[in-house]
Amino acid sequence: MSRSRRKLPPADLVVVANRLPVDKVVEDDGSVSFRRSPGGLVSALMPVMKANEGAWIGWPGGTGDDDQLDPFVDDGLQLVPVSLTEDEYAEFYEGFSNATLWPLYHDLVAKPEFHREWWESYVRVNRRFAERAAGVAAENAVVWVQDYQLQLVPQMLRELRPDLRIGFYLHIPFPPGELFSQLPWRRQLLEGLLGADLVGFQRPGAAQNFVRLVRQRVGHRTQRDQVFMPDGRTVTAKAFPISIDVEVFDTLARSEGVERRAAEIRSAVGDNRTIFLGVDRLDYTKGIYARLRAFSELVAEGELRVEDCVFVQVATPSRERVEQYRLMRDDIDRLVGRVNGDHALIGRPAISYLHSSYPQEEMAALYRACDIMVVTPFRDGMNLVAKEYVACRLDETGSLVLSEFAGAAAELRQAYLVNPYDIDGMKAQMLAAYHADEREQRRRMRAMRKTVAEHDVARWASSFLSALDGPEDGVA
Ligand code: GDG
Repeated sequence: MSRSRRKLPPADLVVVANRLPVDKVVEDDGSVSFRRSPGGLVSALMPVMKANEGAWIGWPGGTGDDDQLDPFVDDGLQLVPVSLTEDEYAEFYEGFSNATLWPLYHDLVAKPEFHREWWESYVRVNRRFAERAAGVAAENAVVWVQDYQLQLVPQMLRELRPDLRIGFYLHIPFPPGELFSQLPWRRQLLEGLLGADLVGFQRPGAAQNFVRLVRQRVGHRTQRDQVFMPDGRTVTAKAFPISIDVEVFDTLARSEGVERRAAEIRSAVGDNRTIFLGVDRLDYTKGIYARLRAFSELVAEGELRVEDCVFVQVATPSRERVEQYRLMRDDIDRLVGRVNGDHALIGRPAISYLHSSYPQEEMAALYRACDIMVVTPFRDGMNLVAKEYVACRLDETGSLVLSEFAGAAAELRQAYLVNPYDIDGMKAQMLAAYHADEREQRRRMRAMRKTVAEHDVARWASSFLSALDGPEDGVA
């Protein structure tokens, strides 16, 4: 990667996210280098960042008390690292972000833990991000803060730099008042977000939850999607459903390597077997256990036969030190072991379970190889996997079984929609997808492909930035 250290110019567009779009790599000799980690957000923002003297502030991964790393330029983008200590990683990231806010914002799928020292760490780390942003933003710059780890940054930043235009985007759901109100620091979080001029959500219902809570808990006057602040500012809360870089997935899926790999996967599982596929971070919100149980009941009841089908479940390791994640992993391990013990044949598992992460090419090959994609979160802000699958179905066949509690269900109406709490309902929809003929598959897939093609991530980024009245140049 091209990297240079120098005094960097003030940035006109600043993205503040928990993670930098690179991973910190410590070599054997102790030297530090960075590897670009691709993602939809980065590719969506790259053109606009480059056209506007952009800077990206985030944690580079790894911990260490010593290294407040210098900003550097990577491939035309200013990267500004914010370091976390070991304790902050445990309290701010694993603790308050992922064991308090994450379950609370996902309908209490797991029980959130409230610890005052985690909150203090969250405040401290948010302040560090806000100070970094205040230090690199040019006069009147646009700053776009991302996600639940940084909800206090808008207010902290506004206090430091009232000249800035500040946007905030929440990638996960925003819960109804009955749930949010459990949080001992509910008012501080609402006030944190109100530092922004525009607060973006995945779904209109989330924006409404936020505005209602602001009215009830903070007491500001509101009207539809607007909050009127005592200092005369107006804060707008609106939905901007996120998407994927469709072209990247389309190109990948068309590549010779992916086509070859998809054929290899098919022949490895048995060419005539129907492949059900799940791809998720190993997270309790994703409903992995329930979907595997639904599938295994269909096998036990003889509705599906292992000679004819297999469930391939990719579960990418995630937040492995958080207790709830460890417990869930054990549950799934046990279920997969039992189902395969009861139903597999030699060389023919009922469930092929892969606890691993893969390059994007392998994901595209899996999307191409499978017949039925099963996405059944109990609650999900959007769910990009569902959209990636659709974007990779070049031949317009294949079916999608999708939870109605994923944000994506609002757009992908032609999926087989399911309530993931209803095992029998899931079984019925998985069977309907299994028995759908090619004509029916095409009817549904064509419509979904059109929707995804028309709403890609570049459009998401430009509609947010134009609503924030920021720079748009360079966004396709
Ligand atoms: C949050 C919200 C919202 C997964 N395993 C591998 C891999 N992935 C990629 C997928 C997809 C992404 O990770 C996961 O995105 P999701 O949207 O499915 O879910 P979250 O991680 O929970 O994301 C979610 C999203 O933010 C964006 O706003 O949609 O609701 O929870 O892109 O492909 N990629 C590779 N190897 C893997 O093993 N290369």
